[in-house]
Amino acid sequence: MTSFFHPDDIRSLFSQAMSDMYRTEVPQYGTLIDLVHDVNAATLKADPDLHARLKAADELDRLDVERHGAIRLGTPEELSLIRRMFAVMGMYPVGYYDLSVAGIPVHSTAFRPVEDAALKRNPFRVFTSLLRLDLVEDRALAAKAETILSKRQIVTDGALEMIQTAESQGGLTKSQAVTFVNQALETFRWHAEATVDAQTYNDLVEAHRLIADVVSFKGPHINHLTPRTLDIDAVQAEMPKRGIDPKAVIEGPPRRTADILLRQTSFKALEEQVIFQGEAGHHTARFGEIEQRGVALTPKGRALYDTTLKAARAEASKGEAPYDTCLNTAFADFTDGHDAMRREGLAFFQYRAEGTAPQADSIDDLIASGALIADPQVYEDFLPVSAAGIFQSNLGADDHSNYSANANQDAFETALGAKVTDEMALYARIQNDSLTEALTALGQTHLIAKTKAA
Ligand code: OOG
Ligand code: NI
Repeated sequence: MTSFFHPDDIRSLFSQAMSDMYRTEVPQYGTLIDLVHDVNAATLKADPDLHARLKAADELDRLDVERHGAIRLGTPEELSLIRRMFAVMGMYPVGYYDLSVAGIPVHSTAFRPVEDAALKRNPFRVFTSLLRLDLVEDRALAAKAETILSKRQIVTDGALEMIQTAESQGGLTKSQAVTFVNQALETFRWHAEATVDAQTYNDLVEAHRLIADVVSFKGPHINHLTPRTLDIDAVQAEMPKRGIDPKAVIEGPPRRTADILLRQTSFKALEEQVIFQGEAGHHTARFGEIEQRGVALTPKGRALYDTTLKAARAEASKGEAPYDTCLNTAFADFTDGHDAMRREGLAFFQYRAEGTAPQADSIDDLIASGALIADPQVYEDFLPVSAAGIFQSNLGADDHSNYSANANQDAFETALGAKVTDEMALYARIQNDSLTEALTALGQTHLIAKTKAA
């Protein structure tokens, strides 16, 4: 019997290979990785409680390797092929993001591991967008773009062969996995030779800079690779000192005692020299980004986040107070602290047992006794409003098209050839399963029924 190389190991190989490739393609990425490494080490040193908590929750190991990337695809066939490629690495489509609301003609999902053990091993994720030519007003241009896209093949023959092998065998051997990773990498590489002439490129830019980025090249070059920091404010402040110029505003929630969801900032990385069928030109495609991840919110917590953010943005748009002030003011009412958020059902936790406890009356009592520990679950996904801000900052603020909200999850899933998983269900399952296991270990099964997460 053949033994297969574990998908988690394939994913780790791949994310490392991708990081190495991006470091040579975009030198500022290397600077950023070093900066994040320094800030994370300093943060852990200055906060022994945080260090102890992350270690106990088995979260320290993943931190140094943790990255997300982003790609933009042109056709339904490309999306379904990429789904099969990521499945070999144990990454599955989670969540649906409609970016048309923000004037960006794409809809997206995140390919990521879904099992708790896989996430702890290496949570590598790729924010994957599919171009929506149906939203392009100039139908002749949309048709031309479709024709151009229909001619490209974004996955090498070697990668396709390994995907098929993995599907028919049920996995890859170690040497097949190495071949697969080397071949898969080619899909995401930058190509300076455009597939279109300068005139076509300019027409596409005219319709939307993003359309030009997707249609003019041989494949879906990885457009950023983002490390996770424990202190985004410190990184943001330090970036200019290392020659990096971040966007003005950090997307997402404000700084809090207990971080929630996701805070992100980005910077323009490169103006690329491009050859448009013999003619020299340039294009901006790749950028840098950093993020800080906090606890995942329940549907109740998320609804509160969405309305609070909306209020902050409405206030900021009046132009009377700086954005940061409006954000902090709006979020002042949002319960802070892990335990308080847990009691109010605002955030998702993962439970574990420590020691033993006499028969208890409630989960809260067990937690107070120290026998039951509630670790905050890391938010593993993305935020549509933040993603829109990231797209806009690197596409150029002048690039504004007004598409109206036009979610079409059915069309996306048809293109994908699969359903996307609901992220809330994943967090709820980890919470419920861990609680059942911990209560069973503590001999407190009478508390299980009372406490199922919604
Ligand atoms: C993706 C932008 C979204 C994030 O972290 O929210 C994103 C893109 O520009 O293709 O990466
Ligand atoms: Ni990103």
